[in-house]
Formats: sequence, structure tokens, C-alpha cells
Amino acid sequence: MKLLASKTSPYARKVRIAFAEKKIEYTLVEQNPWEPGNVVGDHNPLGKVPVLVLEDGTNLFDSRVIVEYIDLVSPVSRLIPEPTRQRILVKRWEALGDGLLDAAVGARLEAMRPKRQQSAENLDRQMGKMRSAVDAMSRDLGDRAWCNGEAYTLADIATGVALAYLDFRHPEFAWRDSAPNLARQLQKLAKRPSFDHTQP
Ligand SMILES: N[C@@H](CCC(=O)N[C@@H](CS)C(=O)NCC(=O)O)C(=O)O
Repeated sequence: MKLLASKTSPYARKVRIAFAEKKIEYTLVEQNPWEPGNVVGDHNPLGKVPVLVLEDGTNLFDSRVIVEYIDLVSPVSRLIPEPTRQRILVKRWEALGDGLLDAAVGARLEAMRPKRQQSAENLDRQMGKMRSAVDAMSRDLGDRAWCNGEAYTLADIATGVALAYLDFRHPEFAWRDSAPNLARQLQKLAKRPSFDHTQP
């Protein structure tokens, strides 16, 4: 299996952490979808990473589909519970983490535009989403040890990856002040080899 990904993509990091937790071998093929000459478009019509290329040539995207596939092919360290309400709640955490990423990536892209073309309105809109997503994560985690249920799941991976991305690309966004429980959670997650080895 080949994973087309850039080492700075948080969506790809989620997938790489899942591979590490599940102890599944794969080949990382570094591709930057913004660089001329990249081949991402040959595998994903949306031109985005990550893409998982299976042995038979099937291209899987996006990160949510890939993680679900990885979890299906090996019973080691289940990351998504069986099809019950718990499964839906884990996927909801993933949607929240990915949504926080979408807003954080959107804010970064806006801020990277030439000054005269930037929209302060769009930047504020994305920042507002980032803030309310962090608030919701903090509220939903409360003082529990894991995001969903009594065990480490994809919910924790998605949350940890999204918060770490804020530190990486938006260091000025002081999310820890209002969410000390999430700060503790990220500190705990960062100690896992899967998180440690996939730092951007
Ligand atoms: N929903 C997608 C998002 C993937 C995504 O936006 N990846 C970014 C890199 S962080 C990308 O490839 N962007 C290129 C583009 O938008 O053209 C997923 O979960 O995989």
C-alpha cells in the first residue's frame, strides 16, 4: 500500500497515526499538492492528500475513508467501535476535529494571500469556527480520560491532530487558556510513539 501524503498535512497525519497504532506497514510517498509536477491529481480528482493506493490500484480518499478502511483490515487496536451509537459518536468527534482543521487551513490560506486580496471577514469567520470548535471539544471532553468512552479511539487521534495543527500553523491562537483539559489531553497524546513519530 502506498500513502500519498505531505508530512505537514494534518489529515495525512491522522491516517499515519492510525497506521502506526494498527501496526500496518505502508510506503509513504511524499507529495505536495501545491507543488508543480505532483501526481496527486492522477489518484484523487480533488487533488488533495492523503490518498491511499491499494495493491490492486484502487485509490482511497479522503482521510476519513482511509482510516475506516485501515481499521477494518486489521483487528489490532480497534480505533472505531462496532456499528453502534458509540461508533457514530467517535465519527462525530472526527468530524469536529476535521472541521477545526478545515477552518484552520482556511484561515491560513486566507492569511497567505497577498495583503490587498485578503478578506478580513473570511479570516474572522474561520477564526470564529476555530474558537467554537475548541470550546465544543473542551466541553465534550470535560474531565474524562478519553474523548469517547473508556478507551483511546479515533476520537482522540482526530482531536489531538487538530489541536497540534493549531500549535504548528497558528501559534498565536491561545487555545490552551480556555481549554486546560484539552491541553492536558494533547500532552498525554503527544507521548504516544504514533504521535511522536509523525510530528510535522
Ligand atoms: N477532507 C480531506 C481534506 C484533505 C485536504 O484538504 N488536504 C490538503 C492538505 S492539508 C490538500 O491536499 N490541499 C490541496 C488543495 O486543496 O488543493 C481529508 O480529510 O482528507
